[in-house]
Amino acid sequence: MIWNRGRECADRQQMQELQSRELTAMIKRMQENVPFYRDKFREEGIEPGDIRSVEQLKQLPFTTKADLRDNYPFGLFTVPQTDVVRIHASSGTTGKPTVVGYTQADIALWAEVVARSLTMAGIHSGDTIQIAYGYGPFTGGLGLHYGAEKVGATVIPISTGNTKKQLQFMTDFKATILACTPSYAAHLGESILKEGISPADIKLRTGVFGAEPWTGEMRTEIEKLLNIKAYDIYGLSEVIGPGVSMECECQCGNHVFEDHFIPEIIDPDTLEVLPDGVLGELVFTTVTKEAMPLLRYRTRDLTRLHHGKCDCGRTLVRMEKCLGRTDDMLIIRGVNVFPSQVESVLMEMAETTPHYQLIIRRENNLDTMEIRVEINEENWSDSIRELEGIRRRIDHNIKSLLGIGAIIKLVEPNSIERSEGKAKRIIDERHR
Ligand code: DLL
Repeated sequence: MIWNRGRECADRQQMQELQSRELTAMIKRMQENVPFYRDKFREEGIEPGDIRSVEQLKQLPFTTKADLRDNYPFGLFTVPQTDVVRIHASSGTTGKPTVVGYTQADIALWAEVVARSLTMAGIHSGDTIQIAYGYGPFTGGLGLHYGAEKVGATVIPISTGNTKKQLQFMTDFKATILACTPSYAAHLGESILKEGISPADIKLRTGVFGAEPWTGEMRTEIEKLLNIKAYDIYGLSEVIGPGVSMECECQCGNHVFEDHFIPEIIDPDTLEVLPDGVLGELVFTTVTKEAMPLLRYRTRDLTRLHHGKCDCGRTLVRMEKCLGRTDDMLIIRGVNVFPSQVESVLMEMAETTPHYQLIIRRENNLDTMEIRVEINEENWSDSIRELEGIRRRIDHNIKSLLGIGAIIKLVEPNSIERSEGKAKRIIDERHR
């Protein structure tokens, strides 16, 4: 069990003192070692020595993904290459990958926060954890791996894909924990049914799912399919990887490990810091990372923060499940739409599978959205009247939630491609 009570249950003043100390030291490291930050501080008229308190964070400049690209690959590293022991990279949709480096101490910190995350979900040394996140430059596989070993669990480092082998290992090695994306978890759940594996042969108890947005309704669906309790783990490679925040057993938001990663919520347009409970863009300052600390990094993820003690005893600030990314927000006839809103409507219906796609097109200068909804085996029918009834109900529910209509297209079971990693839910045909 890796529960740092001193840190995770600290009162606000203790936490702020700690954050202030770490922030001051980080600014100094940046100033001394990275021309990018040195120039930025100079441009903004900031004397690094003046920053002594976390309350001053809001005076400091932001860092964006564009800054990472401009300094590709190693321009934001604060340590010499001899101190870097690992590099990860996430492939963006366009251009160069985003590169992150780790020192020995960063790897240890990462293992610590993932181990704390797993402990939050009640995972311990008696567990066997099947890690079906990708191993490689993506941070999911190796990130979970080191943390799972730190709690002393038995690790099955199977990586992603090869669903048959996943099921064989799961049953033969009696995995109690499954770690993968929620969309792949849903696929594994369906495959268990399809292969006719007896529920008695599946020993899973807990899922550690993240790396993509997923709704509470999707959680219920996956929990039913796999007969487990599913927990949300959040993270991004720029900050460290998985283990930036995690749900505890109360499941009332993800606790952020704010002794290492200080979160803020900003208005993405005005860049003003927003108070607790207000939806905005999540920003992180990684005060303890050595190789590539980040100052006020704009994640583009949209969520809300909540301070205050949780029933689990932790005082670490909580972030709500991410609504989505600012880049994934669609504007359909003037209305903002997030894929997660569509997902919550679809997953509440008994006839649908957890697989769907949104196709965005531009017709007569207006964006249109087609929702491809996969119907499950029990409800797929030869009767046009029955299918039309389902289609109408989806149409009605989407309209009541979003206030706009969409083109609802029902597709047959197993026709939407299954993802083994992050699901591709949006197909944008506007720029073809
Ligand atoms: O996805 C790290 C990770 C691996 C997290 C395994 C959890 C589990 P990236 O590939 O850099 O890193 O993608 C980061 O994925 O900014 C979010 O938009 C999204 N994301 C990650 N976790 C969640 C989550 C990994 N629990 C980007 N809920 C982030 C919603 C998530 N979105």
